[in-house]
Amino acid sequence: MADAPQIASLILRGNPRAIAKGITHVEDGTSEAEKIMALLYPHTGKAHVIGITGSGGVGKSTLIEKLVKELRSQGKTVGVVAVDPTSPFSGGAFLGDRIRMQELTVDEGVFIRSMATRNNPGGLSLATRDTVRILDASGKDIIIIETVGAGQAEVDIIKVAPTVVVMLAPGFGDEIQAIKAGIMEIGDIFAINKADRENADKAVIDIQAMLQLGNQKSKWIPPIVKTIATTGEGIIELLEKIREHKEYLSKGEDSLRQRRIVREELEEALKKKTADYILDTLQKQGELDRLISKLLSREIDPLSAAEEALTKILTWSKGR
Ligand SMILES: Nc1nc2c(ncn2[C@@H]2O[C@H](COP(=O)(O)OP(=O)(O)O)[C@@H](O)[C@H]2O)c(=O)[nH]1
Ligand SMILES: [Mg+2]
Repeated sequence: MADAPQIASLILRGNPRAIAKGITHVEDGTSEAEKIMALLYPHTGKAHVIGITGSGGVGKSTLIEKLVKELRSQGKTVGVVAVDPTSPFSGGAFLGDRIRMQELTVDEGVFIRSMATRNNPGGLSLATRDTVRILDASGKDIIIIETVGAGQAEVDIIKVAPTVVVMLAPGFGDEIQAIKAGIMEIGDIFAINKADRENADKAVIDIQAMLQLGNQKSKWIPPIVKTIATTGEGIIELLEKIREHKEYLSKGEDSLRQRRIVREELEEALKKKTADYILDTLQKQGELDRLISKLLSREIDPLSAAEEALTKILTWSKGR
C-alpha cells in the first residue's frame, strides 16, 4: 500500500485509483487518512459542492444522472457522493441501467462513490466531508452529494454543501411536517420533480407560501424549479439556478455561514484531539479504570469525573 504523500500527490493529479484509495482510508478512519487529508487541505475549496436532498424515491439519483451528463457536455468534471443507503448505485436505481452506468464510469471526468452511513447515526459522516475534499483536491469542478432527507442528514448537508437543492414531488402533503421541521431553512433551491404528474403547479404554490412564512434572513430568495428527471426536462434551468447561487456566494454574501461551519469543524477537531490525548494519558496512568469504577459505583457523575480527569492531566503536565 502506497504511503500518504504518494496517494495525496496522485489524488492531486486526478488519478481515479488514488482517489478511491484515499476514500477507503477515510472510510476506515486509518492514520494514513489523517495525513492524506492534511496534505490535501490546502488544495481544497475550489469545487462547487451541491447537496441534493429529498425523500427516497423522489428522483434524486435519476436527476443527478441527468445533471452529470449535462455538466460533462459543458466540459465540467464532476464528483458524485451518494449518502443513501437505500439506493446504492450498484442496486440499479442509479443511472438507470448498467450500460449507461459504464458509459459514465469509464469517463475519467466523473467519479462516483456511495458512502456507507451505518456507523454514523448522525447522518452525513466525517467520511463524507473528507470524501468531498478528496474529490475537490482531485480537481473536480462540481461535486454533488445525494442524501436522503430524513432526520439529521438534511441538517448536516449544509455543513458540507454551500448550495443545497431540496427535492420534492407533487403531493408531498405527508412531508409537510418534515418540511416545517427544518427542510425549508436549508433549501437554497427547490426542485419539484415528477412535474409530469398532476398537481406540480400546486406544489410550487405550496412551497412559495411556505417560503413566505419563514423568516428570510439572507438576500437570496430560493427559486423553485419544476423538473422531470426521467426526461431531463428542467435540468438546464436547475443548473442555471445552481450557477446563480454560486455567483451569489462568490460575492461573500454567506461568509458568516462559512465562518460558522469552519469554527464548528475546529471545535469538533479540538474535542477529538483533546479527548484522545486525555483518554490515552489516563489509561497510561491507570486512572481510567479507577474513574470507570467510581462511575459504576455512583460515587461520581460523568461530568465531575471529566473535571477530575482534566485537573489531574493539568497537574501532571505542569509537573513535567
Ligand atoms: N414519473 C416520473 N418518475 C420519475 C421522475 N424522476 C424519477 N422518477 C422515478 O422515480 C423512481 C425513483 O427514482 P430515484 O432516482 O431512484 O429516486 P431517489 O430515491 O430519490 O434517488 C424511479 O423509478 C424513477 O424512474 C419524474 O420526473 N417523473
Ligand atoms: Mg437515490
